[in-house]
Amino acid sequence: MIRIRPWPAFAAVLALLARADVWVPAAAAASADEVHVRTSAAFAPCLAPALDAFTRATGMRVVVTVAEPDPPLDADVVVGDDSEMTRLLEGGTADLSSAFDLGYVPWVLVSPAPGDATASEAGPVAVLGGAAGREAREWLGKNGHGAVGVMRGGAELGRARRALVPRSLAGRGETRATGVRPLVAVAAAIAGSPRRAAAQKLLAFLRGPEGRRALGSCFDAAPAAATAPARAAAVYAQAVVDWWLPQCTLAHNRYNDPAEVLGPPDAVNLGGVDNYQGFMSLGEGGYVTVDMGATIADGPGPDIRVFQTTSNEPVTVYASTAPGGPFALIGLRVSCGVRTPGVFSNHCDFDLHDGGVAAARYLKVEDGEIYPCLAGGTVTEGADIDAVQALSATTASRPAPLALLSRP
Ligand SMILES: [Ca+2]
Ligand SMILES: [Ca+2]
Repeated sequence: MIRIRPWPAFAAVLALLARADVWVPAAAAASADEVHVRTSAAFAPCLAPALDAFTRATGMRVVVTVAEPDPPLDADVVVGDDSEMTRLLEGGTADLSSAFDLGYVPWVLVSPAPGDATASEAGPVAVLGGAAGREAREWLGKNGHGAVGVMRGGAELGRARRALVPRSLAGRGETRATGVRPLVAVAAAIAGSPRRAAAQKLLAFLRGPEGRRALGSCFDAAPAAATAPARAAAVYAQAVVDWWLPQCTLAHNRYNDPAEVLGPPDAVNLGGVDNYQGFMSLGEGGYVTVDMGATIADGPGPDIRVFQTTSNEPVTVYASTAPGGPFALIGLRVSCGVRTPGVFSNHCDFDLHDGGVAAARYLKVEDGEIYPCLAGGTVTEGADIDAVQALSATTASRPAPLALLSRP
């Protein structure tokens, strides 16, 4: 953990970030004229010039801790990837109404430049640890990159000769693009923060033109909106044929009604902590099986869209032509956090082709977060399912006999 107090000039910040973990003791007692920011390593280099600009514009000091945002400890503002923010936002520690996206940081693969005589000594592929690096580590495993070294510090990753890193942490060498989901930098105020006004001032600055200018090109804009194909009438889940939630989830979660996953996405936050409407929280490994009311054919690209409300909580989908199965696995623990402007819920897409399925009418949507219920402490445990949409062409079909629903 690097702690910088107060926030020095940008060049000095970069010098600190480039060193191994450093503790810089407090130079002054906490004051109303300062704001504490806790940011993931991947976003620290991007934030540095903007926080410096904030200090110059307002005279307020910014105390920065570079570490995973959860737990926030003494932070007033946290900045983390979707996957690191889930529990802070679900549990109300961070104020959902203050949260916004700063931008996206793609992952790049760094390797020694061609002709580098020392390339053979480059060592294993360094990769980010923690929740933000989970998908990157899985990608390395699937793509046969051999030995991997997991690191948490931005400086260590920047020094690695071979690395899979957020672009903001790439060191020297050749970089190339990867298929890993870009990190989404989400900023939010901590709900019980003693310096609430300062936190709001900083967030307003980062959202405004001066802040955006200072953030520069470190963050990419949102990818072109992934809109659903234009269809005469969008097809959404029409009926629930089965569902299951563990007893612990039934006892602790507030959003247990499977009917909330039917119809178009309609989830909203009604203000305040844990005050939602319009989704079903699946808890620890729970599921809901829906009848789409028509048969979805495997078309080119994705065929199914699941709307999931909080952050990028992972979702698993199985498909069948009959309500009682057999179900084929279509996608396992898929990160479900793609934004759509104007829609409160995020989404993720699934391709029937990935499960070797030509057509399906019944979809089993299962929690992929699998967070231990007893340790959860929120009332929205698990993936929060708002709606299920058919993206590919559908054909009317008679429902399969309900008798198939009976279980052994
Ligand atoms: Ca398809
Ligand atoms: Ca809904």
